[in-house]
Amino acid sequence: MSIADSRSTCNAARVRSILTDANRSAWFTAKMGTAAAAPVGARRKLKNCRAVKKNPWSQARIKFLKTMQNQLIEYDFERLPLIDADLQLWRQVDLGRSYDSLLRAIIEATAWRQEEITVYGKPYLQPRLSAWVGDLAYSYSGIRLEPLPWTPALLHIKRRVEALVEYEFNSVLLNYYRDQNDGMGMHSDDERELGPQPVIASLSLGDERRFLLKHKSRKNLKTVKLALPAGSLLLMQGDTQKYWRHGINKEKQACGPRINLTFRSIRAHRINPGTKEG
Ligand SMILES: O=C(O)CCC(=O)C(=O)O
Ligand SMILES: [Mn+2]
Repeated sequence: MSIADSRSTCNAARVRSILTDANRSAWFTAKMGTAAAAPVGARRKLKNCRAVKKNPWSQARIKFLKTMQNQLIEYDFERLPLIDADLQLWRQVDLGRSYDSLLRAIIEATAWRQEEITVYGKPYLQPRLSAWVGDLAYSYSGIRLEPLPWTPALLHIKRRVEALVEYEFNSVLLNYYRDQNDGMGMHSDDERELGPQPVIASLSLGDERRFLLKHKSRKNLKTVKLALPAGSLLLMQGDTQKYWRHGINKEKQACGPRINLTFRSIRAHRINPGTKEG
């Protein structure tokens, strides 16, 4: 049953009347059908609507409406209308703790590294610090990252993010942009360990920075600029990595620290798959 189907059973007007201004827009988003794409869990919750007693103001019904109200806040994401991409943006997610305290906890508890990369044969230090947390090692741009253990703050955020996007992750790449002179070049996250259509959930803390997206082959498309403030969650999936590059430019204006966590699910792979010696 879709949200639209359940609307009459739920009596939308009554639901709206008990929603506060802050989450009315979330209800509206759901009601307008974008929730056709809402996670299965949301639809299952709404299905329970049928089980609610006939009396519109019975305790059971009020309890249900309150639960739904809380749920709807979490579905307040937008699908970004980019061709050849599947992007969802939550502008502000509830992490159950202040963004600042999480930012500080992560900065302090992480063994940051500044990795060296080789560009056209010349070695450079990456203009940011990074760390890799999970069970398996990860390689990109000729760098091999050995995994660090999960910390309480990272596990806490991982669980929140997983509940929102309804996907499980086994690792996270942490990037620490210390100030305006740190950034990340345009790239796609298309390593073999991520699979053909990777699901990557990118959570930002600290100062807002601009996330750039550029289509790989449609040169007539302008670069998309997306502000990623503290608490925003960007979900990249489907063909996004196949057709688009993304990155974070250095800024001219002064910026404070920012951390970005990209939750990923990587799998082990055989070295030289499919090749048989002798
Ligand atoms: O900092 C960001 O928002 C982007 C991070 C990113 O693209 C990555 O870790 O691969
Ligand atoms: Mn990336």
